[in-house]
Amino acid sequence: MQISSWLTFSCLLVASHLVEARVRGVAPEKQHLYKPNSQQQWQCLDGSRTIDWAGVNDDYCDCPDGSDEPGTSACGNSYFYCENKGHLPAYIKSWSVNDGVCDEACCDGSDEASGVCANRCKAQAAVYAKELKEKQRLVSEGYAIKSTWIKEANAKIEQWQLEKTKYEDELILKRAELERFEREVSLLEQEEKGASTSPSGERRVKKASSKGSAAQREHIEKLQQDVQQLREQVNRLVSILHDLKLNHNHNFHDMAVKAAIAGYDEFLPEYDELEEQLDQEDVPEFEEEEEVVEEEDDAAQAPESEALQKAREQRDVVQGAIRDLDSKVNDVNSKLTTDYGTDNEWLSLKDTCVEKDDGEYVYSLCILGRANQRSHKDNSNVHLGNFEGFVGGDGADAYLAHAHTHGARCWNGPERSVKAVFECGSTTEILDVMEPEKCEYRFRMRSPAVCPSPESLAQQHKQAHAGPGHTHEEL
Ligand code: MAN
Repeated sequence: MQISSWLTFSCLLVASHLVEARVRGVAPEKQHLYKPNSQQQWQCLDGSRTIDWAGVNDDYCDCPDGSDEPGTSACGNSYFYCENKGHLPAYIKSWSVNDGVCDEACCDGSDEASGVCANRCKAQAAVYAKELKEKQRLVSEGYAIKSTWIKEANAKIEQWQLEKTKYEDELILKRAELERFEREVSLLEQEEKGASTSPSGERRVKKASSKGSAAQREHIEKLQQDVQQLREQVNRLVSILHDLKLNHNHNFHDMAVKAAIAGYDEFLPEYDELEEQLDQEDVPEFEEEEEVVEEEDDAAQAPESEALQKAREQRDVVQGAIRDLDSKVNDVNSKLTTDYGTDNEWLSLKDTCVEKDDGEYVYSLCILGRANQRSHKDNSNVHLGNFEGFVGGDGADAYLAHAHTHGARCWNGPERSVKAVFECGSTTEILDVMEPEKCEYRFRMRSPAVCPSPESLAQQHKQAHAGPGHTHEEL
């Protein structure tokens, strides 16, 4: 025998040996797990038992995990691998092996005895390729739309963030302004109150009882202590602001710091003046027999100055502006903290409304808003619920279903509610509506907002064929 013929012969021998050694129902990448040991024994894949190699695929279930019967229907919990040459491989539950029925997912007919099922893989592969192409077209069309929505949403969110910062900066300035007006109002009030005592400027005195005098002395001493304590505290604050003014980062545009320094500059001369007055002010000698009595009626009736009225008006205007800004900050905060999807893809669709006429009713749903049911019979409109949250499952899947709850109460039943379940599409629409339980509606919908990227679709497709439990129906 020539060397080349000998080699071909040896290769054929090895190949036929490999073909023979293939265990039925096991994927090529798992064949290595099905080898007997030197004593012709084999361990179940979960390691729980060792059985005779002859027990593998002998139509009797030995292993608790069903791993000894991948090619028969003996174990209810194992999977059978179909190669499906020319199409995509698939796994089916082993209990449907050799049951006389050609399993749809096993287009090569390998789930039944030879000759029972025709090989349908070529035809199935053609249909599958067409469907896959259509799905890929939808996904890339939908994803392109979704991408523009995401861009729009992110621009909107950035705009809100800028608005928020602007309102907050304005608030800091307005609050500083309010403090100034409040101080001005209070100074003017004090001045005008002082000026409205008796024309001579003297205080009226009257004899006091000795009990009243003791109480007054105590009161005055307490006030003096309070004034001293307050002066110390103000001094500490002044020194903190002084340090802030000297040491802050002059290149950093921080409105809060700038407003604090502006307020400090304005306050300092006033405070110096006040300090001087306080230092010069003599503590009046307390006369036990006399009690200072404030003028009452004259002061109450004195008309207010224009300056005080104006200061009050200005203070009120600033208070109004602060209220307005506060509500704007609240509004923008609530928009910023709302969940609009993994990439904010639902934001651009918010309040977009779609309708579906099923002949009896016209159903409508506004994205992240309200759902309704209008009857053709009497044109009555029934509230089916307001958007409550995303209920599609864990992680990104959550956004695949929207719950609308607290609709009009059903007669003798629950409040109406809707679960809208979305699939990828190039338009946002209601495909069909069902009422599986009385007053509980299920909308099947499509929207670009749930389209995966074409890359992740390819990834999903790959995973769908990676192991047991998946069939090629999952495109
Ligand atoms: C209306 C509709 C129906 C619902 C009944 C319950 O007719 O809202 O969908 O089932 O009320 O009484």
